[in-house]
This record gives sequence, C-alpha cells and structure tokens, in this order.
Amino acid sequence: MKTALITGATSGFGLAIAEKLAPTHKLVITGRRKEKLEQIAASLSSFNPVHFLAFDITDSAALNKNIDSLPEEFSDIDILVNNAGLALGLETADKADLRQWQQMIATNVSGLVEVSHKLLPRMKEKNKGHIINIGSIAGSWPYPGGNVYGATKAFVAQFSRNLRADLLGTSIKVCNIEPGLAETEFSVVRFNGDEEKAKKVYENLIPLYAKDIASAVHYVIDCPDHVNINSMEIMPTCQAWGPLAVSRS
Ligand code: NDP
Ligand code: 8X3
Repeated sequence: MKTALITGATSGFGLAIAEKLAPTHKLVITGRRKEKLEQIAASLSSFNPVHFLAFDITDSAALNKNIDSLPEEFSDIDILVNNAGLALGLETADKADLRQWQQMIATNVSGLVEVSHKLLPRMKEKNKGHIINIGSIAGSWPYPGGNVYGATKAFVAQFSRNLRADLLGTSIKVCNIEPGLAETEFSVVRFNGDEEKAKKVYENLIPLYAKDIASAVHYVIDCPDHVNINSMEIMPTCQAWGPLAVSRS
C-alpha cells in the first residue's frame, strides 16, 4: 500500500485530500494544530494507518526533526502533497504588511521547497514517487492585492516544471494543481479571522469546494505510470477572466 504525506491537512483541501486517500493509502498528515491532527488521525485510521506530525512548516529545525522521526512504517513516502499555504491580506503593495509577505514566502515557497528537498532523495533512490503541489490560478493571473501571494504561486508553478525537467528519465511524477475560488478557511485566514468579510467572498455564487480539489488529486494519482499531468487549472464555473484594466485620466 502506498503512503501519502499531505502538508496542511487540518482543514480545507488538505483535509479533504486526506479523507479521499484514507481508504486506499497509509497517511502522514501535517499542520500546526495538533488537536485537529489528533482528531483527524483518530477518525481516518479506521481505514488504514495514519500518522500525524504537528509542526510549523516555516520552522526548518522542527520540519527536519518531525520528518526524521517518522516510524519505519511511514518513512517511505510515495506521494507528497505540498498543500500547506496561505494568503495574508489583500492590500495593494504600497500598503501591505511586510511581515505578512515574509510569512507567505516562508510558508508557500520555503516550506514547500524544504519538504520537497527532504523527501526527494529517497524517492530518487527508489525511483518512485509523485509530488503534487497545490499552486493557484493566482500564480498565472494577477489581481489587485494578489502581489506576493500570486508571486509565491508563480514560484510553485515554475518549481513544479523545473522538477519535471530534473526528474526526466526517472519514474517520479510532478503535478501542479491550480485551483481558483474555493471555500475553505482560506479567506478567514486571509482576513485575519474576520468571518463576515470571508463569507462575502463566496456570497451569491457556487465556489469550488475542498472535495473538488481532492477529486482532482485522486485523478492525478490514479493516472497510469506513463501519464504525468503537469498542471491542472480548475475554476468554479462562475469564475472566468475579465478584460485587462485600463486607467483613464
Ligand atoms: P485552509 O486555510 O483551509 O488550509 C490551509 C492549511 O495549511 C491548513 O491545514 C494549515 O494548517 C496549513 N498551514 C498554513 N500555514 C502553515 C504553517 N506555517 N505550517 C504548517 N501548516 C500550515 O486553506 P486551503 O485549503 O484553501 O489552502 C490549501 C492550499 O490551497 C494553500 O496552499 C492555498 O494557497 C491553496 N489555494 C487555495 C485556494 C482557495 O481559494 N481556497 C485556491 C487556490 C489555491 P494549520 O493552520 O493547522 O497549521
Ligand atoms: C486562491 C485563489 O484567486 O483567491 O489561491 O487568489 S485567489
């Protein structure tokens, strides 16, 4: 049975991906909220063994210590879902909080890179593995206030493609999933716990739900060995591009 490690599995996409994979995979789930991880692990271990690691992905020492502590049964990671991430704020660049920018870079870029760097050598040694990064449409399509968040996801898109280039000739697969508007804890986090403001983002529309992204991950994993889905951009039907903006005097 394959083992999947899912970062950021305490809510949203990561939790839905864990629920989707639990019946057919051993799981390692991670996040900062230990109590949530405990509950989720207890519930999903009715299917197959689940191990949780509670650590902050921006803390390099904690990341290394936790991954190094994996019991033998879970140490061979076949599928890495690099999902942990966040957007903070929606201010234009001149008004943005520098610490929020730094936190997004530390989580969405440095954390993702470090977990990948940690697990790749073993995958290469075994010549097997699948890295699924959770990017965003914000990595391709700019919007006001997206500044550093979108830039972190553009990094994830190019990192995914460059991993493919480096891994050519191996059996290791890489995919970047790029969701659009999806209702999770994402906007509550972005707006610093303001639930009312977050709710408005999804008002009078049908967004993507976490289970939609879990189905996409399941599809990507289920493809035959010779098929690599490089990227998958997913929007709710109610979302599309508008015209480029112009400023008139
Ligand atoms: P949620 O806020 O529901 O989930 C985010 C997850 O990331 C949580 O499990 C959280 O766990 C974890 N996380 C955040 N910071 C850290 C950290 N420093 N260390 C460890 N874990 C961390 O949002 P989503 O499910 O929506 O987001 C998942 C991914 O999807 C993110 O990368 C996001 O950018 C991306 N995305 C989201 C979209 C959306 O509209 N919802 C659209 C496109 C992409 P904990 O708090 O326990 O640490
Ligand atoms: C989340 C999607 O468009 O709100 O990555 O940035 S968006």
